[in-house]
Amino acid sequence: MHDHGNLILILGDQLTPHISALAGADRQRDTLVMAEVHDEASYTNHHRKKLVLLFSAMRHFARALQEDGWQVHYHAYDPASDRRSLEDVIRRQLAVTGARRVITTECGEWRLDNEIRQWAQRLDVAVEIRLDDRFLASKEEFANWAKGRKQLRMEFFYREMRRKTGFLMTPDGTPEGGQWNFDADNRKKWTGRPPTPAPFRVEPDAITREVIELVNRQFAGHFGTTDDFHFAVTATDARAALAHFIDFALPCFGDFQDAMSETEDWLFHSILSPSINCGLLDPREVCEAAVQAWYAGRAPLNAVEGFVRQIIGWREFVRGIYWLHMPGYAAENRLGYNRDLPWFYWTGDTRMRCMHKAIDATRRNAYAHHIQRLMVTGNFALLAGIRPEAICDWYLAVYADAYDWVELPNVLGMVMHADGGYLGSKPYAASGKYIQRMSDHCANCHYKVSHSTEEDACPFNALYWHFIHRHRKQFAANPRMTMMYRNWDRQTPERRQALLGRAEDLLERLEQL
Ligand code: FAD
Ligand code: DLZ
Repeated sequence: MHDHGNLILILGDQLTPHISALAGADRQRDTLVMAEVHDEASYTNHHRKKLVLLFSAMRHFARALQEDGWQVHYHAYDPASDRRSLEDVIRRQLAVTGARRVITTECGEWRLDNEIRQWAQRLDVAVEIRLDDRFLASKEEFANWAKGRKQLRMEFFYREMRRKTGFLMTPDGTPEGGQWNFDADNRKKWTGRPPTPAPFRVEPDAITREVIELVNRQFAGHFGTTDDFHFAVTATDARAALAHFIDFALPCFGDFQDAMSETEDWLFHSILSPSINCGLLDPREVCEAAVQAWYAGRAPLNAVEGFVRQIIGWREFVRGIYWLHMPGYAAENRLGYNRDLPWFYWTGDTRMRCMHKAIDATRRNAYAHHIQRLMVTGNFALLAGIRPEAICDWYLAVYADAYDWVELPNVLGMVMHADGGYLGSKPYAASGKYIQRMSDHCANCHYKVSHSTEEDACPFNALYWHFIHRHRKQFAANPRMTMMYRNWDRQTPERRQALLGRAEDLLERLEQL
């Protein structure tokens, strides 16, 4: 029988030359398939910068593969095309090439993974799905680690990953610096010094400019702006962005990891997640560079350990949780929330300064740093009892680094506590005091953070106590919440009534805040 070669599908977040789907492939016989399609571009209201990033990075990657001698079938976005899904594109290419086998690397999202697993039957073809070895822990390895444990705690999984990689480990198997975790050193407020580095920028080339034009034309209704697009779209640029971070931001990354600022969007964060998640940067390479900076005396241990923990700890842990619990995970709502997402999440049009600043940065940059996501927009959604599905969809749409496998556990689990608490032993609920401690927003806010029940009081304050009160059954026995319940019970009945009344009033008119 004539050998037609295989189709090798490379998804938009698999832009990695050593992706497992390519192992053993034949440049002469096999056809690589990459496709910009309606269904992937439209399953959520993707930020326009996320669309530009993916389409441009896909086009650059395809060109590099072609220059390297591969045969690539690239399906560029065409609104008039009858191929609206990846399945449509694969079906057509099977007919064109006569291939009998599709090879791909496992997909990051349950939704698409589930579709691809049906292709063998639907398209009557052999479908080979390979492990995604860009992650340190396979799904199976994580499931084995989780098996039989009463509680899954990131910290213990992280230590396993430290041992596995050897990152920041001494030759005798102990953690460098004598501690696994230096988080306690990483909670400084930033008051303007030291100055923050300018973010790394790549000026759009001809391919990116063409994609920007396409996205503005075809996705005009999508969230955000393409203005000032400067993300890396090639592995070379992403490596330069990594070097920029290591040289200029990493030294202060730890100290100011939890800080927020009126004037600085990026502070000392790496802004590498968009590149890591679509495959332009390998997470191991990123950690290696940070660890080397510590050995060379160019960054302190609290910064480097904190940074490495985010990648080999949190990033791997959330992925493990996702695959352990999908598809049921997405429907979890253990706190029983059903309020709609206020419209200001899409406009930034609110008098709460911290919310306005976080949403406005999100709209401009397709980026907000971790504490803005967790303690501002996330915290508010938790306190206000927003329907998990609605807030999850918002986070999936608005960030350039958002994919279901990483967004869902962070939002549904870490922020909304809707899964009962895999990602934190207590909910990350906080009053305005926390935001005041970590930022300079409150001084510029319409609301007064020192007030709780008055008309001009910071909404986070009364909503926080409402949260504590309404979840007594779930959380009062949690040792990490005891103090909060003691503080609540210590207030006079009149004060408690006033706080709850104010919160009820706020919940009635969320849209007007
Ligand atoms: P840095 O602060 O420089 O951190 C370094 C790296 O650590 C990041 O690039 C990222 O790869 C990794 N990392 C840090 N925290 C986490 C985490 N909790 N989970 C997974 N990886 C982590 N991250 C995403 O990549 N995609 C998402 O869709 C996403 N949604 C989030 C939603 C919420 C509500 C919260 C609280 C966090 C979310 N995160 C998400 C995690 C984190 O906020 C981002 O990874 C980080 O802000 C990206 O910016 P950075 O590259 O400058 O990160
Ligand atoms: C997020 C995204 C977008 C916007 N567009 C495409 C696309 O056109 N083609 C493609 O192959 N992938 C795209 N992606 C990524 C996928 O939707 C999906 O999120 C990941 O492949 C999950 O691992």
